[in-house]
Amino acid sequence: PARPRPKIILVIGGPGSGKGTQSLKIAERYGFQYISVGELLRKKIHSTSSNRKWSLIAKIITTGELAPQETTITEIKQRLMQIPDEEGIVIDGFPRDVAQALSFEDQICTPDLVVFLACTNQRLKERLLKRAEQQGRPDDNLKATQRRLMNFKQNAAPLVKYFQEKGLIMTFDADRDEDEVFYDISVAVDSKLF
Ligand code: UP5
Ligand code: MG
Repeated sequence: PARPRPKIILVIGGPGSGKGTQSLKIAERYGFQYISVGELLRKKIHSTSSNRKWSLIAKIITTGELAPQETTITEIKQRLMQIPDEEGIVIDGFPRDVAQALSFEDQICTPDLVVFLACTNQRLKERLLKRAEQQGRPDDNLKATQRRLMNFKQNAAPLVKYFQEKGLIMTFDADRDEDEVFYDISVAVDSKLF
């Protein structure tokens, strides 16, 4: 581990499961720093226009596939360096698979808690569709959405199992209203981290 971290929460779940929504609530309630890994990558793409590596990554993300692991971890590390040691952190949308989980632990640290937002496929689709109408992220088109859902389906079970074996994960029924979901998360965070 690069440096000691008092509290770090990872929030995982399918596309549209509410990772961004719930992570922001956690950050607000506990005064944690919020890092959205998807946002980190999207911002980097916007700020580095004519760069071969990042235009390739832009293409990857637009089709709904995962960015290269080492690039992603490098971006996370750089962001973490800007945060004072004593501050808690909530990371939205990472890791996406077991390999990423392993290299996060290896290169950064072991998280204190992994929040898994479990949602039915039907709900995920509904929410993404609705958001696509309102905002229109480049990867909110039908094809990319299907890809994102498929990748999630493929990677989720082993990833959840990995964190389960380490006793780090808690699963929440994220089909419910966002305040109901957050209530349960806050009870879990209160008892696990404080
Ligand atoms: N909403 C939220 N909660 C609700 C609730 N309980 N009831 C009703 N509505 C609810 O929520 C989605 C929508 O649903 C919103 O409109 C919200 O208001 C509503 P949101 O909180 O945005 O869900 P979230 O899980 O954050 O969905 P998002 O689409 O952001 O998930 P993705 O996993 O697809 O997106 P992310 O930004 O994490 O990643 C995007 C891409 O980046 C990936 O596909 C990948 O290409 C790349 N990436 C990597 O390669 N590596 C990484 O480590 C991370 C990202
Ligand atoms: Mg999000």
